[in-house]
Amino acid sequence: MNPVAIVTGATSGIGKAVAKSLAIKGYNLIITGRRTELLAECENELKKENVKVLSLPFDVRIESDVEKYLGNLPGEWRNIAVLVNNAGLAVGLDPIQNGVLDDWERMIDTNVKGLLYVTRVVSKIMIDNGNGGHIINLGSIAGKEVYPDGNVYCASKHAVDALTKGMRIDLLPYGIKVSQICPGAVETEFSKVRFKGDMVRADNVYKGFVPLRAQDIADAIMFMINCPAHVNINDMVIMPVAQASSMIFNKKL
Ligand code: NDP
Ligand code: 8X3
Repeated sequence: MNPVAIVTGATSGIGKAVAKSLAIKGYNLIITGRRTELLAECENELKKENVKVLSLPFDVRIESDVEKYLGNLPGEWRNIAVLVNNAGLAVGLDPIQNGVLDDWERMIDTNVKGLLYVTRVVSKIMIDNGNGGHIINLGSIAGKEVYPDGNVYCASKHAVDALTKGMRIDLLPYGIKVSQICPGAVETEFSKVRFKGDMVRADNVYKGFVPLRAQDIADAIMFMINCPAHVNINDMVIMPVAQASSMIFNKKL
């Protein structure tokens, strides 16, 4: 029986690239996301690698849906070896005094609470299976540093940093590996979402330097997954060569 990997937020960007890399390695895939058409496209693409794919179109913010879809997986899909907690987003970039409450709720509900809901259900399945497992959380350079107007997004990724450490301790007795990957600027739909569809602002983020590609992060995650059984990569910070910190870039504009 092929091992199963779950990737949340596989409809674009990093999640989509990770799902493809896992399929190439022979994992059967459970993929999630809210945009059902993109999820179906992703499923078709992954099936070209001759693996089984289960598409689950839920919003990680809705705990009852997380439980409904992941808590009732059919038998063969419970053989979960890998969970990539990737679904996440930044919404807005405003100083704290002008913060948009709905933006704050979306970031905290997705990046922190959604990740928790998914992990709670999946870690129980891993424990029941008794075969260990590997959970990889998408943190960010924003979970290591704070930058102007990044307040709540940075806080949500600092929470991921802390939760990764907490999960590693709690899941230690069960041989479940817990890792975090913290990228700098990766060119995906991230900035389009952050700037609410303003493509001029979004494209500007990646001008004048070579950003990371989603596949760069997928390759790093595959390195984590392919380590020997006794090795865990706790944390990996990965940046474009032209980016030294959240705010310091070597841009040639
Ligand atoms: P994208 O916007 O390209 O992808 C985000 C994915 O998350 C989509 O598949 C989206 O699916 C999914 N998602 C968002 N909200 C929800 C939700 N409520 N329920 C279910 N799925 C959701 O961005 P990236 O690929 O760049 O981002 C992936 C992760 O990487 C995020 O956690 C992000 O914070 C992190 N990251 C990104 C960096 C970057 O520079 N791009 C740098 C550091 C970290 P759908 O919309 O279909 O639901
Ligand atoms: C995404 C990278 O620097 O825009 O997490 O916060 S950053």
